[in-house]
Amino acid sequence: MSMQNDKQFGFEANFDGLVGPTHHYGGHSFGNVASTGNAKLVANPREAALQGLAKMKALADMGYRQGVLPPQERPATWVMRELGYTGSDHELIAAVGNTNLGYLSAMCSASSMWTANAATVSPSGDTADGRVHFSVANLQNKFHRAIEHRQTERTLKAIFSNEQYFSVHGALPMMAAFGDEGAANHTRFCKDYAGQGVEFFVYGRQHWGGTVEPQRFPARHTLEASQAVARRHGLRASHTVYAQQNPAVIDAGVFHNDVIAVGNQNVLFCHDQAFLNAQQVYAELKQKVGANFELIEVPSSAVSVEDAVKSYLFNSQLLAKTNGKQRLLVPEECANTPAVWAYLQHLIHDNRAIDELLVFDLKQSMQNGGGPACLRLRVALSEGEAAAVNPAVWMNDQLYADLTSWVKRHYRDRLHENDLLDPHLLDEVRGALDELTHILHLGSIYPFQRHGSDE
Ligand code: SUG
Repeated sequence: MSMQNDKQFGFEANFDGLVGPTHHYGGHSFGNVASTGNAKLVANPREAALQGLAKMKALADMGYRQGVLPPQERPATWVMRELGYTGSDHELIAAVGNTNLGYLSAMCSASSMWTANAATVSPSGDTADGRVHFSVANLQNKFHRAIEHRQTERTLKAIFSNEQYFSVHGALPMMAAFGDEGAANHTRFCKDYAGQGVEFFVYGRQHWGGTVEPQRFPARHTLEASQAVARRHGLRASHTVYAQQNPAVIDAGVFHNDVIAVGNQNVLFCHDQAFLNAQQVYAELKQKVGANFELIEVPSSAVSVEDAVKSYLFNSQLLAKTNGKQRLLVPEECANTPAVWAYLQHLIHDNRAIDELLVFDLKQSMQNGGGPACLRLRVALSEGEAAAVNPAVWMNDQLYADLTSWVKRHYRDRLHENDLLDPHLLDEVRGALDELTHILHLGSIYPFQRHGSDE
């Protein structure tokens, strides 16, 4: 089949992050109210991983292409060494923990589970060279996340290794001017997933430009980062839209745009407070996406920004259906927030683009500010491209059984910050990840399999 013919059969695959064995509540993300509000709760890593796997399996069972991205190695002993600690790996953990438990916790964070922040992905229909491009996000705003990108790059290269179809770019410079949070601030509109789409980049601030900025919480992502990603990927200006997030919602806890907006195919589902100069943004989207662009804007009078942040209504997944409509996959917190639930009942009976709800329990991740959409990286592919993906990462009955059994054998069912001092945790994690690289056919991607190197 020629590349040209392949392009007629596009679909969207979701690559969810498998929650790692050190999942805990560290309180590391200033500006993410769930993260800071739930700091030091006791976590259940086993339940967290099983909740994520249940979502992946349910989507695969509905016929959606579903992939798995593996967790990262934590504790990050190589970072401890970079910071001047010495000794055996067990000695490093004790030394860092005795300096400050929060410091150790940051180097143990399982935050790579939120793969919407792994990279920005431009499908082949949008790029100048006709390949699928990935730009790994630098996540420079938070220390515990800034240590993810080298592993993310290795992992993506182990899964999307075929350079005929895929191009994986490393992270942008690690500085505020190029703050990049990946696909959490990126949406794509299209008719056919493998055809030309319109890419929508949302930033929190412009570094060189003096835009209005939030006062309370940080704007993690810059316009300059989005523009650099668009240049690297070879996107067409005629099919690219940039918008600034409303600084007031960042100050209300909307630390990524995917906490207040989600789009798919011809639909943008968002809150009326999501964007600065919203009418201008909608007009440009309509002009570039085309006449069938459908805006479902939720008014503040129906759902407050506070309820949107509490429920994660917009951190939902919009999933294409065969009847031309879309499903909205929301976290259970939506059902527990009366105004949001009432709005959703009205929405699905209103003859708009969304006609079905799916509700999932993702509480373990939610308590750290990670909803359904945070847990997945969207990769639109043609059949030919999908065939070039490492086949061992596609979710199916067998992989679900293997990963469920793997989690049950290796994960603890309670983990508190204090438990991170336990030297056995490191050995447990490495044993688990070693087995995982075999299950997912990844090769030696982890530092402990590479003589401690993260290069
Ligand atoms: O970067 N939370 C993540 C949540 C990421 C959500 N992703 C998207 N919106 N796409 C963050 O703030 C909390 C970790 C802790 O506090 O233990 C954390 O990193």
